[in-house]
Amino acid sequence: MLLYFKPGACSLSARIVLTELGLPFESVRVDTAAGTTIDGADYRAINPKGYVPALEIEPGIVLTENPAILQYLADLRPQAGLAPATGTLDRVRLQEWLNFTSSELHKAFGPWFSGRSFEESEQSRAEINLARRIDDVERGLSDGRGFILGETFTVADAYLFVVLNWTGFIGFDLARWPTVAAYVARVAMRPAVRAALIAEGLLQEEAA
Ligand SMILES: N[C@@H](CCC(=O)N[C@@H](CS)C(=O)NCC(=O)O)C(=O)O
Repeated sequence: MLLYFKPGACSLSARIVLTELGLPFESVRVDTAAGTTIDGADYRAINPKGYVPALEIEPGIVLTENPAILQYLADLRPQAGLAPATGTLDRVRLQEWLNFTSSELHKAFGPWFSGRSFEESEQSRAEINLARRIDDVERGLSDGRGFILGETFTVADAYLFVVLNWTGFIGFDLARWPTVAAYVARVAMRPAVRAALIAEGLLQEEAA
């Protein structure tokens, strides 16, 4: 399998899951602004949408959309328990969190990653919106569960972790959400997560 990625972007969650599952894969860095891969290939010929992640599962067969990719990977090794079985209520709960992470939390970071500067009023609106979405995660974890679906790490945690970790990139302090902050720190300690962060140059080897 071939993962098309940008360091630290949402594609990092697919790398975490591939690593958790011990699946063999290679990865190709993408410059989404230029629309090319690191070796100069036309990325739009691979994923016409232009964004990462994309996962080539066999020559010429490319999956896009993070929630779909993550569930595809989890289902390759169901015994690893990274997604509840299809057709169960727990699987729908997983999809609920994946969709929330994609369409609400992830998108709440859009104003910071748009590449243009912020008006002060726009920034405060964006901060209020992001805070509201982090409140939702805090509420989801408020019964003391270790991970977002309960006591087991799932692909929803991989995606949620990657997105919450962006608060560090934009200087948005998680201190107001102690449960979320502890959750991010806990997920960051997982060997597969550390390995994925190192692979994308986001963590030094000696800190692992
Ligand atoms: N709906 C897509 C969204 C993917 C997305 O927003 N990718 C970002 C990185 S996290 C991206 O590649 N943006 C284009 C860019 O950064 O230039 C998915 O869930 O996979």
